[in-house]
Amino acid sequence: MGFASLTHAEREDFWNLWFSELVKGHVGMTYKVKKILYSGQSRFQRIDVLDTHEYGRMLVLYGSVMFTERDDFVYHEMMAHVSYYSHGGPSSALVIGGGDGLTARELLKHSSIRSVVVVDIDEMVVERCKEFFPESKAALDDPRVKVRFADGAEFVRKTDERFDIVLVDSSDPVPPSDVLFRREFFENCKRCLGPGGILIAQTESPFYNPDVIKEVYASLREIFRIVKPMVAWIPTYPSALWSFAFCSDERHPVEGFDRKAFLADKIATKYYNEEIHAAAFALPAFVRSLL
Ligand code: SPD
Repeated sequence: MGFASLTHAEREDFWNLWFSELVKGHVGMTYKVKKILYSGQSRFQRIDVLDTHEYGRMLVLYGSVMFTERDDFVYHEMMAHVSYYSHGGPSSALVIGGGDGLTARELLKHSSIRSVVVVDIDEMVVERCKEFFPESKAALDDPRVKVRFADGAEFVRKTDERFDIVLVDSSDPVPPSDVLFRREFFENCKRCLGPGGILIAQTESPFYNPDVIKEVYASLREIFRIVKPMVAWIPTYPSALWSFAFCSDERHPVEGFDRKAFLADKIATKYYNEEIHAAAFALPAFVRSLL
């Protein structure tokens, strides 16, 4: 029996196309790919959009998975809702990075949020996300969202705008995002916060990036009075254990959690809930000792 007589599904078994994200050059996270939807190079990085068997469509920048349709909810819900329900009534948010619009998508679930400014350096990332991910398009086209194409570090250094929430939705600490892990950047983020403001920054895998984490938290602790690491489970990020830094001068994420508001709002979430809000700040012993 020849290849020509096989059904489409049978042919797919021969279509042996796999993508591997290499972690530290020694470990790989491997996905079987149905179709390469886009591959290209922007001024800043290589961009791939892949359709995979297990995780649906995924955005890959410089060979690293940024998000997949199947598990993006964990990361983006944690950024948006932990900050929202710790603040007590935010109306404005700044997202640094996040050109995929998915952190904005979560913020827009709250009617009190009147404005979301998304600052991404790479216009091509925004264009490809709008082209291949309907939820990105819906969020980025929302009238409450303004997208600015700029270097996030420059933006927070120069802007006079103030925000209730600043979310650092960066890629990994490699160019062009390496500047988003530096002390000067976090100092400028603090300058952009209004009274009672909250910053949440993604801070990589405690398992694979302990050195980055140590350095980032040392800087943050010199800048903010309250710095609380939180963790979440993200299957497609290396080690699946991902960390975020909650920072504020006034708000404590657990003591200040507005549980009543969360229960009353009934926003649709798939990971975040009133128990996860507090549980995210419970750290495995090896993470606690890092920090
Ligand atoms: N190793 C992947 C880390 C990516 C963190 N940010 C992703 C941005 C998705 N909005």
